[in-house]
Amino acid sequence: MTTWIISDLHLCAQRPAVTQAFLHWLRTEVVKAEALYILGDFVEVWVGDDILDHPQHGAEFVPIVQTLRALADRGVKLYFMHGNRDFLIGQHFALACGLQLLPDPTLLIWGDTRVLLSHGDALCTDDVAYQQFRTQVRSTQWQQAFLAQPLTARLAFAEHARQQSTQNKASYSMDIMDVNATAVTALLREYHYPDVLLHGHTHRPGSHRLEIDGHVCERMVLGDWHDQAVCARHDQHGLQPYTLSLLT
Ligand code: LP5
Ligand code: MN
Repeated sequence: MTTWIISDLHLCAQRPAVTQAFLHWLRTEVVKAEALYILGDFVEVWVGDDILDHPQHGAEFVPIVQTLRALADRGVKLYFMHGNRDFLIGQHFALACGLQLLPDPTLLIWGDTRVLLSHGDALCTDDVAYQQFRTQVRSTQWQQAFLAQPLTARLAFAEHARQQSTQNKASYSMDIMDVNATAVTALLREYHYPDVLLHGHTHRPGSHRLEIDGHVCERMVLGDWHDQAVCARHDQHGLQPYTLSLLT
């Protein structure tokens, strides 16, 4: 049986072709699979699950929720881990889609292969401003105060944060926005040297061979979804990167 792992779709109404390609892939491929893991930044921004109940703002998510739910009802196991764009996805959305929420990181054991899943943003420790922002917005207190505001105010905050983030990134080096080698080593040590660390976030798909304390580990990085998407596929042949073409 096949398991798919994807990340960084950044689904939004402004890029309907990506949503259409994703839905088509769910209906034609994932329907035959055992499980699908979504490692965050599934949507461009998420300001609270109540958006689903809003007739205008929630409309773009209706086909996504319905298609995921149909797969879950057919027995495909669906898992979701938060990214930095959708850390506010909660139980209401998860239940509507039939998704099980996973903590970051999560260790999977497939036979004799151990795979550690993460979104990847927590490993970008050189990006000090982002880590401060992350600590703030992941606190229960901040989230309760944010979610207590009206939906339109939250959408405006998110828009402002997106502008600020785009502006910040223009002045950061590529190194600052990549994972920090020491943070990766510490995580792999903490999880007793899994065979693979699988993450997204950096949008720099690739495979990196690491040797830590005499153990060989692979850092497999997934890509974002534009004309193509680099995801991962696990089946009887093992875990491999897999490129989906999203062009129709
Ligand atoms: O996302 P991306 O790729 O642009 O960059 C990320 C880091 N930025 C972020 C911020 C998100 O993009 C913002 C959208 C999240 C919406 C969530 C719900 C609503 C929350 C509302 C918050 C007020 O994750 C960026 C990294 C980059 O990855 C590379 O790793 O560098 O981090 C930053 O830019 C750090 C900044 O400090 C982010 C600060 C935004 C704060 C804006 C406050 C807005 C307050 C509005 C007041 C009127
Ligand atoms: Mn991300």
